[in-house]
Amino acid sequence: MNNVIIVQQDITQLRIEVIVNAANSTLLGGGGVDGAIHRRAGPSLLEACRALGGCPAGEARITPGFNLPAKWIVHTVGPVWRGGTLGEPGLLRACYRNALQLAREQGATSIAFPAISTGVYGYPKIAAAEIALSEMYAAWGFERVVACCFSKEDADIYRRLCSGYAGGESDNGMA
Ligand code: AR6
Repeated sequence: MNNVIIVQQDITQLRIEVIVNAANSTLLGGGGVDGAIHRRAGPSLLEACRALGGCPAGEARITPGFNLPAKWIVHTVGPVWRGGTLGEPGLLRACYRNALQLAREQGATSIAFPAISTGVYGYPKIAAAEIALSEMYAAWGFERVVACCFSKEDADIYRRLCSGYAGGESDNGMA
């Protein structure tokens, strides 16, 4: 089982090989973490995203990090929460799995995730964190898997849930 690190930070500032973006299916930018990533990465990111031609919910695409400290950005499209009976949990799980798979194919050994779908897309935070953590703990081939929470509320949810995993959260002094 993997070690998962929880930090409360702006994901665009992390010095890590891959950061994950919670994008929309156009991949052409938006608000929230997507907006922050595009602002910090610079206009070349929009050009690279345009060339990808969009991405359906649950899937992932990769671009360079451009002006970010991260080398790569994996863009994934979370489900919009519509009550939970329209396949949202499976789609959210697929986001984490597909992002991890793309990062692995790139040879990366460190990756950071925001809390996909829990902002504008309205996925309930605790239910989303349960899925996120189960996939992060199950990930193989990584030295560092980081849950990057923006708010203290999110970090508290992740920390509470983490104590349910063997060994709990690891501390490598990143935060
Ligand atoms: N670093 C880390 N996490 C952040 C940051 C940041 N700089 N900024 C926000 N978050 P959201 P979604 C957290 O709304 O729900 C966009 O417009 C935020 O607190 O960014 O998947 C896209 O273009 C929340 O916990 O993504 C889509 O249209 C989490 O990131 C839509 O929003 C996700 O919130 C996607 O919605």
